[in-house]
Amino acid sequence: SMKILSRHIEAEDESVPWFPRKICELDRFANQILSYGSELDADHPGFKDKTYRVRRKEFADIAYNYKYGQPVPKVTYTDEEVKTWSTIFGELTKLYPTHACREFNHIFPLLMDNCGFRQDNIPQMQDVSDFLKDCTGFTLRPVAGLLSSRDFLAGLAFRVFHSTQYIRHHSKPMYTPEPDICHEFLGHVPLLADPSPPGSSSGVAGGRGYLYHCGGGIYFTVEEIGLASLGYIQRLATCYWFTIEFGLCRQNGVLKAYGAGLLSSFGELQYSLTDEPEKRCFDPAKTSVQEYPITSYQPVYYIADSFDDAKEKLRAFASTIPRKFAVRYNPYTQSVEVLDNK
Ligand code: TIH
Ligand code: FE2
Repeated sequence: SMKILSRHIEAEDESVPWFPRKICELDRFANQILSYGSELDADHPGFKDKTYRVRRKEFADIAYNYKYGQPVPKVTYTDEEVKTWSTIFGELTKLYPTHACREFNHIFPLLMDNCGFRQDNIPQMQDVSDFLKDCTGFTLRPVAGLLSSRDFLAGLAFRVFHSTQYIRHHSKPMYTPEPDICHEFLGHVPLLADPSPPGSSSGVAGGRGYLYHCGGGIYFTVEEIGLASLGYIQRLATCYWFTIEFGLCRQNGVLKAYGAGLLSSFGELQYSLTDEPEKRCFDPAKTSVQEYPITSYQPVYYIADSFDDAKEKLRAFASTIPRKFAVRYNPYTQSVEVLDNK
């Protein structure tokens, strides 16, 4: 049987790298971002736009200084930023009825009613975070730049979703290789807000039994990936990419998108459902080692039979990952407990 170890497994086993045990320890990630959000590469559409670079620095500073428990600072978006949001919101909401999965379309109106999702308004992160907290316990925290997969996925273990607050450059609304507020809010937030209806499957996770979730939806998988990631990163990050970011599913025999990277790009959302890209069945053993481009439309997508099917397959795959110990999220203390495997 499993028993909870007292604390600091590192002291007993130096080969286990540090990971956050308490939700406030996510503050440490701010100091280890891979690139600061205002340092744009020369091929970035905003590289030559001084105003845009200054703006990106403001957003990066908000995130860099943010500490757990504080409200996320409110931002007054410029007219140009709101215009970019409007274009994207307008194009995407035309496509959602035919291109998005049913769970997404079910939740989207609630975001319009409850947290300021409108064509003429960029919602405030704190309002969205409060709404998510009520729905599923997820919260948002601002992030200054790119986190490592390990850190990003570890945040999910605490039901914390690291979110950008800036918007993409106005010259390229239909696709951006970086996450931005359109990607986070239009792509991720709807499914993060989805508590599956009572009576649906997956209230209690199978396998190791450390997961309990009052809802369903893909975020169940999100959380599970978060926990498992504390041991075995790369393959899980690839599964994350091909499901939560770029997943397709079949509903009533018709292909629909559920991946956030598709649901936030009106270019790729249309392309993904055409015959041009290759489509394969989601199979974590194979999907987890598939290479992929990060600055262009995907050449290959993976299709899940349903969310439940994707979750089951991921769970089964995660259980094959070798690890020195198991972990469990304790929602009462918002901490990750380490379980002895013996
Ligand atoms: N390509 C997406 C968009 O244009 O909205 C953004 C991202 C998806 C995955 C990573 S960044
Ligand atoms: Fe994303």
